Amino acid sequence: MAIEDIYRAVLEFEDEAAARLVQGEIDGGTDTRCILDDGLIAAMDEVGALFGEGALFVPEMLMAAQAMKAGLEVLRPHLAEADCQPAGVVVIGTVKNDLHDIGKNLVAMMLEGAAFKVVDLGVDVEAAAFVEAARDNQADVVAMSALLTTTVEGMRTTVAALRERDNRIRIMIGGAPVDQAFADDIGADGFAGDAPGAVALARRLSAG
Ligand code: B1M
Repeated sequence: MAIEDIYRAVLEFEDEAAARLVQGEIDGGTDTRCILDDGLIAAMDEVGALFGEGALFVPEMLMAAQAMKAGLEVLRPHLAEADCQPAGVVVIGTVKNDLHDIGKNLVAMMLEGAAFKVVDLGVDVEAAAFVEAARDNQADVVAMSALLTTTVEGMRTTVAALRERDNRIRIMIGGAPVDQAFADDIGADGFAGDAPGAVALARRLSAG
């Protein structure tokens, strides 16, 4: 049994195997950071790369993210014990009046797979709720999703509310009706077109 098997289980969408193999490595005394970095994160990075090449599609990316999550659930308490610091804290949600969450959930799972602590506020999230959660969780990044042309203005309101409280908070947006020009227009720090892009952007933004 090796960390490579965990990597393979995620890429083969094997939830139960991922969880079992992670437990096996923990029981065998493998460093938890190794399991995370070389098993789960490496696999999700590969998923992102395959998606970018068009070798993998959204349903497969979702299945891989589920398998990664199954492994992460087993690993999480041990990460806390080992005092492993997350890559950063991301507060994520779908903006007010918008109930679409499939893309947002995928982004959240990919971020977790990249070792971010993710605080998921769900859907139909008011600007004030983003502000409160960012403050309470000392977020590095606030990430907003929207799928309706009628709800994207909620992002502008939220950016303004967040900036009013803390001008240094990093804000990213995504979802089919938005793009980099809209991000620039509302004063967000960046836009990502897909879940792997969201991970890359969150890494960049939380690095400073
Ligand atoms: Co709705 N819907 N829907 N819908 N729906 C769309 C978005 C629509 C394009 C369909 C259409 O008309 N062709 C249209 C929007 C038109 C527009 O505004 N221009 C639409 C509409 C009109 C509506 C209703 C108004 C319909 C009605 O009731 N009359 C209604 C609104 C409800 C509301 O929100 N208040 C509605 C309802 C629904 C359902 C509830 C039935 C369901 C949502 C279920 C759910 O999410 N739990 C639904 C669905 C499923 C869709 C479609 C079919 C699929 C959306 C989806 O999940 N895609 C959609 C049409 C379509 O896209 N083909 C449609 C898969 C997902 C993985 O992609 O979310 O784009 P996506 O996420 C991508 C990227 O955008 C990016 O990464 C993801 C993957 O890599 N991304 C981010 C997303 N968020 C990100 C955040 C980031 C970074 C990247 O950083 C923060």
